[in-house]
Amino acid sequence: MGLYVNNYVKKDNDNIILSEINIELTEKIANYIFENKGKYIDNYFEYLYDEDIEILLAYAILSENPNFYKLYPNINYSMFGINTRCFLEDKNNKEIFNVGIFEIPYFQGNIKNTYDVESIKKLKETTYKIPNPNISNQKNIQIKQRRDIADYGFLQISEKQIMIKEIESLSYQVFKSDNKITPVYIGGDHSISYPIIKGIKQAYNQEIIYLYFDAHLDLSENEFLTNGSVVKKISEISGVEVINFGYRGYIYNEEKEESDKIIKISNIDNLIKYILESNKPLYISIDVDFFDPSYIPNITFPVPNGTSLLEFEIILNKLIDSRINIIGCDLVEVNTFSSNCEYGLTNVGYILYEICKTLSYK
Ligand SMILES: [Mn+2]
Repeated sequence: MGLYVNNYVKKDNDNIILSEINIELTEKIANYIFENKGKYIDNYFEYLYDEDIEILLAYAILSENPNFYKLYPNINYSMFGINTRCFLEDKNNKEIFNVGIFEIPYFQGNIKNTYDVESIKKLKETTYKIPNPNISNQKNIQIKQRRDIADYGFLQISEKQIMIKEIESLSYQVFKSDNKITPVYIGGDHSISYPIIKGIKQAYNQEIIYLYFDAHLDLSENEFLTNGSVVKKISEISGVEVINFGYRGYIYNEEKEESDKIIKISNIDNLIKYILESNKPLYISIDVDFFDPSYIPNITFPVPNGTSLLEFEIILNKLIDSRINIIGCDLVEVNTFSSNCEYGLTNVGYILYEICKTLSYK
């Protein structure tokens, strides 16, 4: 079996550099790696010993899957001002047991094509009004936090297809790693869920549930991956069961047939019962249009009569009390093109706070 060399390795003398990682190798190996970046190699045994391969695999310089790993740690500018960490360093550390925030500013799946690439940055600015979740408690909950929440940085915005590959590659690395980082991906539009789920499925064979809190079903037939077709595409990945919670938008004609095929639940106790009985790991996707637009106007497709922040808190608490195995989460569709409303972003900041805190009790 061959291996893929990371697309983004750089070389400095005999050092191979990827993001914050800098590995000193022999001239022969460094040259070989650099000359083959982005390629599939299957004759590497003439160049690399098993120990070399182990190290290079550990730092995502080599990978069993196409490797587009490109995550930059946030230096001094993290969500809530929490600790910033380098994922490639934490990746092999079995002692690490974090909730990890990853910023994915991919907006190119927005079907309306009206988005603000600065949306995550603006959200981050409002999180400075909120206490650091590592050193504060949620209201009504007195349990001491057991896991650290860390900021693992951001993907740089680049070309659409490349970014999709990078997201998939990152998700694969997160789930393939030796530690137990529970990722919280911040979008971006809803289409980031698709490469994330593909990455998870590459990393392990188990069946999973994709639960999405969303005002819409996102089941449109579309040749391209968009925020309107993302769940349709996810439902086609084998071993993924799709559940919608709380849709209230009108179902588009083209979604009708697909809509009958997926499970839609609108009662939290029924949802928990269903997930517990199925006994599958749970991935949660939260489209912020699930909430009422009066709380969060900074979204692309507002629909009235949404959920309140209080109801959501209750849902989260019930999910965590039920001891369901939550393997990861995304929070998507914050779009400041639609509105720069500051309290809307602050509300999203508090939702992110609740999610990170809740996952940290695991
Ligand atoms: Mn959506």
